Amino acid sequence: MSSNLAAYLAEHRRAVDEALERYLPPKDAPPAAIHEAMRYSVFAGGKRLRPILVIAGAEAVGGKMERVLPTACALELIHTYSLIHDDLPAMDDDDYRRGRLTNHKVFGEAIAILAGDALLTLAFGLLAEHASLDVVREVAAAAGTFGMIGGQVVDIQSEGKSVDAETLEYIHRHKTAALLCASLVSGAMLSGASAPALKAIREAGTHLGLAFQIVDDILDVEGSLEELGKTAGSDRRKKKVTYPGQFGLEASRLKAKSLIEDAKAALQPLGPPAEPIKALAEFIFQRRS
Ligand code: GRG
Repeated sequence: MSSNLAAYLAEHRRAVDEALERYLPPKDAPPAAIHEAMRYSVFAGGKRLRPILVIAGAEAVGGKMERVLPTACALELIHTYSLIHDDLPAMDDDDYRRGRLTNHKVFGEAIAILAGDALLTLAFGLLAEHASLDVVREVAAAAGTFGMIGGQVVDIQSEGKSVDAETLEYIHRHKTAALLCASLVSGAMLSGASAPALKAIREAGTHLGLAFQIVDDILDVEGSLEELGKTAGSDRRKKKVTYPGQFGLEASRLKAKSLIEDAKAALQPLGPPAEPIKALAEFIFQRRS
């Protein structure tokens, strides 16, 4: 990672973490159990990729971080809710996430379900207060049954089956790419992006989101618990349909790289302000966690 990108990530992560600290109810506010559980998973680490994409989407069209910070936090809260629920025994039944025991392992299943629900609710409260109607609509679509939840449903239904390439792309596009793309698009929308700029950003966001999931699947094969903060090899154990499972590791790397190049090409018309998104695209390809 270049030192420029490392500094960019560190600076933006700090701003996002400070804002999240303000927006989450204090740990001891009654009923304390739920607020502690929400904070446990939000502040467990995590790359803060979605909120940073919101900010990068804004900056790519001349917007300012301060204006989009609540929306950036909302995207991170929705992402964290999805991780908590995905780890539950009824779904992936995972013990580790972000380098810690999963939420239900610490707080029990009932509180973990409610913590996820509460993070989602808090996110839409933040959007209602600080974003615009078109952003609320964008994020709701990306998180809902025609987005992330839809992708999760087909992912679960496909476990142990052999699916065609179209179904695999459906899962990736909806389960993962939709929220990553909505992050970039929301930042740009809130910053008054023109229709052509928004179209370019949406295209880049989809490519980048698809690449992210392929890399995630590669890391599940190649990574370790220490690197990933979660148990590696879980896709294979759970008979998940994955790009490496279907096409092999080398083809997966090539596909991810070509999606990253497509994302960068889509951003060309936006010029230098879109450079941070291109650097983030490279980061998505090269990441080890
Ligand atoms: C439960 C509604 C519902 C949806 C679950 C997002 C998701 C759908 C499941 C999470 C499991 C998973 C491995 C999804 C694929 C990619 C993904 C979202 C990985 C985790 O994102 P990172 O790497 O995580 O950005 P950090 O911890 O860095 O924020």
